[in-house]
Amino acid sequence: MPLSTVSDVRAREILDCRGWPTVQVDIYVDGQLQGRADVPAGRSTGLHEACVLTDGDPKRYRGLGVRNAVANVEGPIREAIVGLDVTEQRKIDSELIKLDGTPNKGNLGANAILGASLAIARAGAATANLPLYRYLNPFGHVLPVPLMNFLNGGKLTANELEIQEFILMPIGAESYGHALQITTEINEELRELVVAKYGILATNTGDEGGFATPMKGIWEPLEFLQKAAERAGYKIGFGEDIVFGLDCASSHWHDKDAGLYTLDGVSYERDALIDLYKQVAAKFPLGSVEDPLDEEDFDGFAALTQELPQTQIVGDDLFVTNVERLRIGVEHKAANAMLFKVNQIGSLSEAFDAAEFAYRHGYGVQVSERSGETEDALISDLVVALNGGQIKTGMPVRGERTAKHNRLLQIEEELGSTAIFAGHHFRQPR
Ligand code: 2PG
Ligand code: MG
Repeated sequence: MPLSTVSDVRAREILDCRGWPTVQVDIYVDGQLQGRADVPAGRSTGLHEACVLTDGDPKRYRGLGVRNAVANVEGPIREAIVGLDVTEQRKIDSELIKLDGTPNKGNLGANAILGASLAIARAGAATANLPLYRYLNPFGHVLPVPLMNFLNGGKLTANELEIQEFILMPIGAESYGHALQITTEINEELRELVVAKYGILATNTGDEGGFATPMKGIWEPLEFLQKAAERAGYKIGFGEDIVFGLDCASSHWHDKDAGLYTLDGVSYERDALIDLYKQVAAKFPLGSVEDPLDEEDFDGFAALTQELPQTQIVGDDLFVTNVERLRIGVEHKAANAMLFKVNQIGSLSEAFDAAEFAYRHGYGVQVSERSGETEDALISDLVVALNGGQIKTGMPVRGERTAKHNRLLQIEEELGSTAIFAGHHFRQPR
């Protein structure tokens, strides 16, 4: 028996940062715990995401318990993978996909399968005695630009902003550590500006750590960010220190029947909304825009991608880290980057396949948190393994967000002089 054979699989129900149950999986090799991973969860989810199996028992966690998913890990998943070699990630992932037998992992639950898949990767790294990023790719050396969502809205915040994330990207930083320093300095300026206009309560934070202010629409948040960056002494513009970013999460404020997007009381048809984004990009250097249009509107994404050549257009709910959705996107020339969220598809191999497909077609890959995270920092290793060049993992305010930033600082230190900060090349750092 090779020294990397799975000897046992355990799982449990734990809590994410919202206090909602999620799955944690342990992989044992030769009787020793070698890999543990937590499964994240979204709130502003896309229609086409893989299935999160919840118990539906209203007497526990309002139906959100995951005891059935845990039982699936300790039952059929355990049975399928005990005796397999932890370093055979793809083989194990395909066994689990086959075992589930549905296109959206609705049988065993994507939360059950992903937990096992990620914990297997960790166990593989441990048996190879390597950090995860290096185990997954010995050539991984690019530290990502963090997309920092200073002001939160949408489904992730109790305020009236439709747009979910107002972002600054410190593309002119020299290193990941420097990028964190820049954004934290700007955040303190922003805090003062917000308090001066809206009072101290407006600096409470949303799910991903950005301030949950009573601002409205699209212009005011951007103006605040501009002012805060300038007050902190940073220059805004392509080729400078900072550019802007947005996650519009627009499917959530799009009325599919009427075909209208309503932003701050004004309704826009698709072309009018594209026009609005053009006006925004003319005033604020827009490095990246995620989900600017509805998750089914490949043509709209294509039109906007043409209209804003300087701006990266990212598909999140549009692609859901799924090769088949991405293939449609490539055919339409819709967007030019994919958001990478492992739990949207439900196994590490499939998520890597989607990233590879994206790279092959000239698309960027932005690794992303979910709004429901734990203190597990696995995505930090993933972004370096992918040489992705960009990560969205929230403001550094609470443990589930700082875990990721701090892990990237460790990786940057470990890589030493071989580390490269993606900076201005975040779209194509490789
Ligand atoms: C998003 C994410 C994370 P959620 O829309 O990009 O920022 O939110 O995890 O709720 O889907
Ligand atoms: Mg999104």
